[in-house]
Amino acid sequence: MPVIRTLSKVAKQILLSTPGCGCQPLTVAVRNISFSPRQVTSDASFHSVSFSETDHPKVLITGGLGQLGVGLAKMLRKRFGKNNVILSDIRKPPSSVFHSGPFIYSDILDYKNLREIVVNNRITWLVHYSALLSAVGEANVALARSVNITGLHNILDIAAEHGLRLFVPSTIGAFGPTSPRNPTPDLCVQRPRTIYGVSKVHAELMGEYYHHRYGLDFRCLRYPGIISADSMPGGGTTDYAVQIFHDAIKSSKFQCNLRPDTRLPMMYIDDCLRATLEVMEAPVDTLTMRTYNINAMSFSPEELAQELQKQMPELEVTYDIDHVRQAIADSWPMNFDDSNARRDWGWKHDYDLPELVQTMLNFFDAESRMAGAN
Ligand code: AKB
Repeated sequence: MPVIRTLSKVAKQILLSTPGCGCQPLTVAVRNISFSPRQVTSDASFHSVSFSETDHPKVLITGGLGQLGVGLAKMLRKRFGKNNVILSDIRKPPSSVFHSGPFIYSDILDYKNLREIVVNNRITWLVHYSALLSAVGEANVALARSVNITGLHNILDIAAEHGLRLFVPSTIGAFGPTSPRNPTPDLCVQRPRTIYGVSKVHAELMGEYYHHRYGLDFRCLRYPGIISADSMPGGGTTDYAVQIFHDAIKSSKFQCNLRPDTRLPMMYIDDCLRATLEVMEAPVDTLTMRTYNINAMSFSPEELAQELQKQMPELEVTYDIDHVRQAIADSWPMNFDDSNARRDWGWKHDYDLPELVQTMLNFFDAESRMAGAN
């Protein structure tokens, strides 16, 4: 086995070159040795790109045209420079995105394509946002399995092979009906009943396995439902909490596909993106875990509608339950316990329900004023 041969050669060299080594070969951490989990030739040289080589990380974001990618790219470009953050997707970007910074075609199911991008651009951080969400995953299990599971395998191998720091989001969807729901701690039973949830548990476990086995710098946050004004989620169970704002502004009417009392953890997009940057920048020795819950607020459709009606009393909300989504929501956490993230790397959310509603309405107000002015 060429990989094993190379591994033992490197391990021997480490032992020989460690001054004062107590010579306990069995305690040599495999994680200190960066090598590819894929089959490679015995003369391949393994290396990891360390952050000290460059002033800033060079970041690749997959699935960049989903709900979060453009916002994350904007925030990371402010911090690391426009050309150090590459947004990627298999779809054609709108011209505003195309002209705002580097954009590239990448297909996470094409290992060679991914590898070429990582090598040619000297990528050091990878943020993996490509995934099918919960409701759309149930409508197309084969595609969800392929994108969310096979795609992740490519990402993990590329990241391990090139010494990348890898961020993969998990979510409240990684829990199921047998998990404690109020609150849901980081470590508990995880038996989700959706392909989306299964793929998220798989990603958490595989990432942690690669961390322990290959030294991959894997970092994962379990996101609540994310609410954003200028980007839409697609095919999720928590989508109603974004749609209600659009429909309220457009017609003062909203038909909700979840029961009025369905309580789920939620977060405003700015908190979510900031948490992502913070965990990526957290010093290794502050991370006692590799997968953390993050929390901001929890509310039901009824409570969100009431908060909106304080400012838009004319808003009418009716309910027409989608049974697939309702069953999913009923199996998910109602409240997230994120005390480990708060303790380890200082996580703190800024937006609770009133601030969230105000910020969303301000965004649409400003947008309609701009439209009126044009
Ligand atoms: C979905 O509803 O599928 C996502 C999620 C909570 O993971 N927004």
